[in-house]
Amino acid sequence: MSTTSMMGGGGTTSGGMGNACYVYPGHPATPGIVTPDILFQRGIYMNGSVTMDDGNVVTVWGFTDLANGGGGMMSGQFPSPAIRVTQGQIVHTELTVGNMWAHTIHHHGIEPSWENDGVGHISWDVQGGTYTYQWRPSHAGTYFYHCHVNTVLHAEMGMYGALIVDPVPDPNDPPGTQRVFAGGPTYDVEAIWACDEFDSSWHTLTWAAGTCGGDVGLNDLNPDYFIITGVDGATSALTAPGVAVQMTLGQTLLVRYINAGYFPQTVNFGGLTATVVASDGRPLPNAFQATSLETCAAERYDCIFTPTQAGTYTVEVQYHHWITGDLVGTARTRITVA
Ligand SMILES: [Cu+2]
Repeated sequence: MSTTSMMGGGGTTSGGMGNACYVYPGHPATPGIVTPDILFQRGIYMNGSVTMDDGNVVTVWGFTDLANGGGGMMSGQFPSPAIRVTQGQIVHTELTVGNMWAHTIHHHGIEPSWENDGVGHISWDVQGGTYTYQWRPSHAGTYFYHCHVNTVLHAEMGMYGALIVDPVPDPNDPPGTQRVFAGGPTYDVEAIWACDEFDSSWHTLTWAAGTCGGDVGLNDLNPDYFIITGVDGATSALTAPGVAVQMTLGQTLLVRYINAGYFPQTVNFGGLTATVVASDGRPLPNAFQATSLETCAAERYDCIFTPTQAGTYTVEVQYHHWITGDLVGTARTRITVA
């Protein structure tokens, strides 16, 4: 992708560099801003890439961690670096965006004031400056954050990351004890599976594509890659560190599953049985056991595994077309119990 094409808006009546038909580029001071308990500083990158198992290189966009050297436009982590906080903390997420594009951060499932929700057309886009999102999570659980500008495209391009809210540590627990939520199950090993599908033909579009009345085909997703937490699920995700799980018999595994795509997914746990304890950042009133899960876009499930036999369990995520229900692809990873 040339620099020139990245600078142009999409659609047939593009305003060109720095402009799109829908942008509200004000980013005023955060109303009622107070000193936070924890601060995250995010920039953006617009020319990252993922090399797929077939050798194809697909462009991705995302958020960088400005506090840890992530200032570049050319590359960054995919998915974006996780935001991890403790229930009840006052959190600031500072988003800094240059003049040429507009982005937001929507902390999906958190319930901030409207000014801090990062939803395009309802609050402002961040362009040519910094906005500080101020929020306070009330419920421990698994969430994610994503850009909400030209959302269908920007989320597809990879502008998301995990958002984990831990419960306040229980003073009666031994130090280091990890719980899914207050009074909830403990776990020893944690995995985050953000399952997504890519239509690589979308990944050549410009940031404002389709926002100026042009039809760039964002109603027609034909995915050709199936991904688990940023890794091609064809073969790489079977062994990728941070995706594939290594644990020992007797340990308890928490899988924080996120449907980060658009299509319904079926997750088959490869012979293991999950105890599903929470969904969408809330404890389930009745935890249930499942050997597979069926999910829709943006759903999260917290799944506890306590394997009773050593072995290698191959987890398969099936992606189904949202209208026809046809199986369009699969991604695989493994849980290895030693
Ligand atoms: Cu964006």
